[in-house]
Amino acid sequence: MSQPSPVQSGRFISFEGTEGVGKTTAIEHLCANLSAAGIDYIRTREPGGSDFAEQLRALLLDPATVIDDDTELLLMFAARCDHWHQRIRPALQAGKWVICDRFVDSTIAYQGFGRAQGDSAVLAKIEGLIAAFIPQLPEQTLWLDLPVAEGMARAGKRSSADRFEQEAIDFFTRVHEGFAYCAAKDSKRITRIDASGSPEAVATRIWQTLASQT
Ligand code: T5A
Repeated sequence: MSQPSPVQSGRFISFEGTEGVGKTTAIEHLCANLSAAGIDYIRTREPGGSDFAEQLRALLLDPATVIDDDTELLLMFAARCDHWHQRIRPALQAGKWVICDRFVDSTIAYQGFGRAQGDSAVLAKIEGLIAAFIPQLPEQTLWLDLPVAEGMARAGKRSSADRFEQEAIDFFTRVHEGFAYCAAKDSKRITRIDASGSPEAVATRIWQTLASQT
């Protein structure tokens, strides 16, 4: 089997959270800090991050796409698998930091809790896919936590909604529950970051968290 083994050199950091919590904004601040500190990094995202995965992202986020839940789950993993091989692994091997907007916890939260309402059989399927196809979890995952309605209000200022953003608030309440489930299950890897307050205040909390772990 050609599954690659874990890579140890660069730092692999993912950001997670419900819609509009401020991941993109926080990542911009972190990347500015990394550049100022002379740290070599790549910034990437899921679904997407590689050429093929970005094509899948366009399909997955298109409001016109109609697919069943299993197909959605498998496409998320197909995108992730390509992303791992094409971008994440080579960057880590080159000693770079990988700053990734969403990773496996989003699948547990969105497909496992948002879609499947925490169904243990679906969660087991997702765990199986992670074990089979993802050789390395992030060293550190920052869960930006904000009340669901506040995140949606932040995101709602945009003009158009993607296929996920069109879901009702109950869906995102379950997604939030999913992130809490992940954080409780893997408290060593996942740190909850209070995402309230100004972008600068959130950025400072994140920088201090990462600095305390080096
Ligand atoms: N998905 C993804 C799955 O279902 N399964 C999976 O396995 C994966 C990987 C991806 C979608 O795919 C789903 C989840 C998603 O629905 P995305 O682009 O990553 O889409 O997801 P979003 O969460 O929708 O990204 P957003 O851009 O909406 O949210 P962000 O990045 O968290 O928020 P950001 O930084 O763009 O900020 C939103 C707004 O708030 C303002 C910003 O200026 C912006 O206007 N803001 C603040 N305002 C006040 N105070 C702060 N501290 C602020 N920080 C940002």
